[in-house]
Amino acid sequence: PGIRPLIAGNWKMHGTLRDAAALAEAVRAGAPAGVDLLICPPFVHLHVVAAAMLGQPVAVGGQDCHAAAKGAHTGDVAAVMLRDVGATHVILGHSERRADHGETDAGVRAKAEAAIGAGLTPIICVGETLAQREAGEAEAVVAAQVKGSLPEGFLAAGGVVAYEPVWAIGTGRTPTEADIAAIHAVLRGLTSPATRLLYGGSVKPANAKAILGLPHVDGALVGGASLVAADFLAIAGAA
Ligand code: G2H
Repeated sequence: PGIRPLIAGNWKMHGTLRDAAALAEAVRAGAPAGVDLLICPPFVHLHVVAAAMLGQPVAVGGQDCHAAAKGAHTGDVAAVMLRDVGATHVILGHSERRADHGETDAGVRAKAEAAIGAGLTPIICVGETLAQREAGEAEAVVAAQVKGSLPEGFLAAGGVVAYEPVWAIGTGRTPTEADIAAIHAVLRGLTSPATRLLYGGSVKPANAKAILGLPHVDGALVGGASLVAADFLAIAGAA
């Protein structure tokens, strides 16, 4: 028996509170056995969704957190706050945050330390741009991100790494199976045999089985397709 798969839904900035509650309930109702499911709603929907999923086989996580436990940080949310409202996981260093908010490896590492300190499981995202891929630098870029972003204690805390090639996010394009397997082999070498390694970037029901069957792919981080319960559950069913 290998690592139990984790299928995580990154809802990004979508939907109303009512949408979030309905989507969470549909995921809960259809959750297949043998797979861990996680949903990551926008902050403002997190408390309600987490309360509804209490005691249910669907975990709830944040999409980011601040590195400090509290303070004068207008608009930010602390890891301890996520934990307090029922989150168990937090996505960190997503490429959209690295691009839109200038997040660096060092900043992601500080956030991950805070997350672990708060009792959350961090999911650290790494991935190369198209230019880096075409320059043959994908493996080196991803390795450098892992070395820079994962804090001490990350592996012992059960931290998760998600490989999301920037050019595959929301574009419908995915790397070849060989390319995914090559990056995941690098990730395995930099982590531990027990670390869950997720692939993310245009995962759909149609490509889930092939991607999730690759060596060292222990699950998926799903964006667009996680907003449709039937699609998210189909991906989970393929794990
Ligand atoms: C990558 C992924 C989820 P999508 O960002 O994190 O999004 O599945 O829409 O490509």
